[in-house]
Amino acid sequence: MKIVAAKLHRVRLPLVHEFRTSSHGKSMLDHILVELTDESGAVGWGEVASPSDPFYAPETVESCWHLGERYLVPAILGKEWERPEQLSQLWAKVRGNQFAKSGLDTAGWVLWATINCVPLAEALGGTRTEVVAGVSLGIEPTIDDLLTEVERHLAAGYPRVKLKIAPGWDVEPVRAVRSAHPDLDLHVDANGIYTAEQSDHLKALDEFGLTMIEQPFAPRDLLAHANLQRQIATPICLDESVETLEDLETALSLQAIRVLNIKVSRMGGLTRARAAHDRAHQAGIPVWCGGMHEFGIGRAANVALSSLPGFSLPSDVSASAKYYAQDVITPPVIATQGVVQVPKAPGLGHDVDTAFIAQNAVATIELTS
Ligand code: OSB
Ligand code: MG
Repeated sequence: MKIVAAKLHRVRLPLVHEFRTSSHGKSMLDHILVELTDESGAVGWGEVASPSDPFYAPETVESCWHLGERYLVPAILGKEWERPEQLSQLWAKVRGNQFAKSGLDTAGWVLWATINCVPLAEALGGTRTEVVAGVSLGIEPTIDDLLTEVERHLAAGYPRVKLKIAPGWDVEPVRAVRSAHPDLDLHVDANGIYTAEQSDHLKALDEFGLTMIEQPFAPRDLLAHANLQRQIATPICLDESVETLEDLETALSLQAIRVLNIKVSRMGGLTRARAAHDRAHQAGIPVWCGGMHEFGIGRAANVALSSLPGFSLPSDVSASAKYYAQDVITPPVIATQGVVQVPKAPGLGHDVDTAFIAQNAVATIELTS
């Protein structure tokens, strides 16, 4: 098959609740929706879920748009391919730029699954019929606000809560949530804000029975992660540190990792995300699927990925409604008592609401072969 046309839609949606991490806060998001069309007229959608600013990863919405238009779409347009894994080979020369690559790779998988009439999850080799969702809660103005947010999501049935932490918002909020909910599956995520010199402070988190401490140190500081892991019982989970399979290999070899957060975006698409799952599973490292506040298209891809057998911990695949009043897919992703059903329909398993996308697009471009 051949891709004969590619459209990029930059779509802006407001968040229902402002989200604050150790680096910044957000109340609306611009994601790039990728629409690939093959010679038979079949369409596959993907999502570039890059944050606008280069604070999580070096990429931005503009850099992703540029990479898509200038390098990635031209690399695949008009080329013959049989399997979605081949798309990433076509842009293999392009270094980094994982979020930009991820949107195209996912669209290729969705196109392939659609044409072959199989659900995306099955195309990937997924075996679960439902996946358990956890929620990620941002930094709130006060501990009382945080406790209210925790209660609200527990009442909705989510069985796992992750808290964003940062210097000045770590031990005390964790202590408060833990004493209110002694048995909760609770974990924290620092998005790499601490330095190795602050390790002693982080050790204070070891007494709260957390399921994991996610990415305490800067992405490239694998040694700091390995050193802290030797001194605490709580498993260290890596997110930003693992962008490639080689990063994962290094982290395993340094014993800097006991849990892996797999993000489709950060790994550069479903092909590499699945390969990271396979490697971690083989190494006995449990994985879960992290999120980037995806709109429905990226969210559905996360659900499909989470159906693979090694995803044994709850994933950040909360319902669309946690973030958006209206989503770009129908039906939206729904969680019932914290559980999301893996769609059985072919392709993405949801209809893409092209009218809603057009209404909320701030830019669109079409490239043809
Ligand atoms: O580290 O997981 C993260 C959002 C933006 C940047 C980084 C992260 C996050 C999340 C979002 O935690 C979780 C979700 O999409 O539900
Ligand atoms: Mg994280």
